[in-house]
Amino acid sequence: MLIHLFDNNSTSTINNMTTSKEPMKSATLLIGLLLLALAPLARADFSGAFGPSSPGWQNGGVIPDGSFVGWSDTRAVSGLAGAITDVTVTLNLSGGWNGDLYAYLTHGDGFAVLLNRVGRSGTSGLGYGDAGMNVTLDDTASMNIHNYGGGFVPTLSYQSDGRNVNPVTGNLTPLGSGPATLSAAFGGMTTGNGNWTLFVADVSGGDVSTVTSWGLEIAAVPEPASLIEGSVAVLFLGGVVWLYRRKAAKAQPLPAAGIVS
Ligand SMILES: [Ca+2]
Repeated sequence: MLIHLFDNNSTSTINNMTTSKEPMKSATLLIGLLLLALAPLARADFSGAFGPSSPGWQNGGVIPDGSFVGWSDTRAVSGLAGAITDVTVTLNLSGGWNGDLYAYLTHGDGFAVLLNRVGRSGTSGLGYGDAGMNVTLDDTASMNIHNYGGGFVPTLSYQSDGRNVNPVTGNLTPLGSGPATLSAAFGGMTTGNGNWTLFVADVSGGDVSTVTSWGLEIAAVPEPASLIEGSVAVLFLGGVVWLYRRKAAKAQPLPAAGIVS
C-alpha cells in the first residue's frame, strides 16, 4: 500500500514537473515515520538513575546502622527486548564507614554482591574507613572495589565485590563461591524487564552511611523476531528508495514547467 501511494506521487512528478519536489518530501516523511515506528523493535538498552526525588525512595537513603535489616530500593524496568548481555551499576554513598557496608543487586533469580566490607581481610577486620563513594561497578574495570586501597573517597570504575560470603563471619580475602561478576549473575537471563532491587546493609555499629543515589544500565540483545522484522524493514525501505530513484531518472528528460513558456 505504501509503495502504491508512492507510485501515485511519482506519476504526478512525470506529468507535472512543478510538483517534482513533492515525491522527495513524501519519501523522506515516509522513511522517517517508518524509522520512528521501528525504533521500539531495536531497543536493547536501559539506563536509569534513582535518588531522593524518585517515588518510594525510603528513609532518605539512610542505611540503618549496625543492622542486617538494611535499606533497599526496587525499580521496575520495562521495554527491553532480548536477553541480558551486560549490567552496570552506579553507586553514590555519603558518610559512614565504607568497610561496614554489605550491598547486593537482585533481579529474578539473579544475585550479585556489589560490596562486602571493602578493605576487610584476614589482616584487617575493620575494612576501609572512608566516608562514602561515587563509583561505577563495571565488569570491564581493572580493579575489584574490595581492594580499592582506602584513604580516599573512591570515584572511579571498579569490578563489583562479588564475595558471596557472610559479611561478618565469612572469609573475605579470596573471592567467595558465588558469581564474581555482574555478567555472571545476570548475563543470559532471558529478560531485564521487571524489578531490580538494590539492598545495602551497614553490619557494624558506629558511623552511618547514606545512599544518595544509584543507577542501573542494562544491555540486551534484540530478540531474533525483532532482528527479522528489522531486516525486512530495511529491505523494504531500500526498495522504496530504489523505486523513487528509478522514477526520478525517467522523469529527468522532461523540461521543467517553469522554463516552458
Ligand atoms: Ca556502621
